[in-house]
Amino acid sequence: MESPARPALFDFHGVWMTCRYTGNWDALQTFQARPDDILIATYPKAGTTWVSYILDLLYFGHLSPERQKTVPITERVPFLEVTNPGLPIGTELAEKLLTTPRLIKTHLPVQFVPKSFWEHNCRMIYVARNAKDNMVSYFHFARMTDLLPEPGDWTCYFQSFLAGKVPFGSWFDHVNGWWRKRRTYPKLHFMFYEDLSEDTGREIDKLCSFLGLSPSAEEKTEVMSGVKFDSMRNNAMTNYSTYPLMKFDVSPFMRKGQVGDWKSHFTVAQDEEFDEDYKKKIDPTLHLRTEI
Ligand code: PPS
Repeated sequence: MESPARPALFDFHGVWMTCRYTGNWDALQTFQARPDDILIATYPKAGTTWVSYILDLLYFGHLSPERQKTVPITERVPFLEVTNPGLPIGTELAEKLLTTPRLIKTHLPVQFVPKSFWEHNCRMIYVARNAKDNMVSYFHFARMTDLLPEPGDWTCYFQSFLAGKVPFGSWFDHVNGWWRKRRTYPKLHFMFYEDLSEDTGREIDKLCSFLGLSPSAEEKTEVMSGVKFDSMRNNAMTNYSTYPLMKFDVSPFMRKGQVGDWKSHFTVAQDEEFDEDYKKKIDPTLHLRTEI
């Protein structure tokens, strides 16, 4: 597929967005959620695919081996707001999903989530990743796909990210917004990439308790093995190798999967500037770990 021109950023109700995520806005805002839908929400590059695949295996790992080999994660867990050129529209993919529950992915800031998800009191899972690693991962992703605006070099991207001038806006607003929502919306399970990396089994147990699932020990072992970084990197259904418009020679989708990779990117001066800004912007009750 021919690569489209990189989209421009624009201010969309106070959040920097591109037409790839706003192009279907009316249908998105009137999307009809079902009470048993599960919404997986994250800031981009915070572990969406990891948690999506955990949920997919927990619910549907027993379905046909054919499905496991032939249906990519992007079709099992549609990206609700996406409208990429030449590819299925997110809302339409979600409407056509045959699984129950439907697992749906979004990067929307909390204030943009279609209202029927709230009206139906749907379960939601938010994954947060520490801002430094999140920034590094987003930078490499922007380099490898023309679906995102040109990131510039690392120095330039560092400033854009701090200013929130990247698609889906400020990391701080996103994470703070979802974190605060959890105080008034009990059906929101908030989790951290770093916790998942530290102890995947423990985090799967917490997820199961939130979802009311009781996998057997054998099923849990299978999920744990399937969602390891190397397993997902080597699995064509989860490594995005079937998704067009990605330049894997520039950077793989499943890149490093580490906590603390930011240390190989941040200069000492950037680290100081970042920490100063972070203190001012982060919700003081929210604690993210930049190393484990
Ligand atoms: S996207 O495009 O927003 O949906 O990307 P997302 O899936 O949120 O984030 C991609 C990063 O998550 C890492 N990842 C994992 N890390 C550890 N273990 C597993 N199983 C795993 N699966 C995905 C992926 O490698 C990207 O992070 P980086 O730091 O770039 O490697």
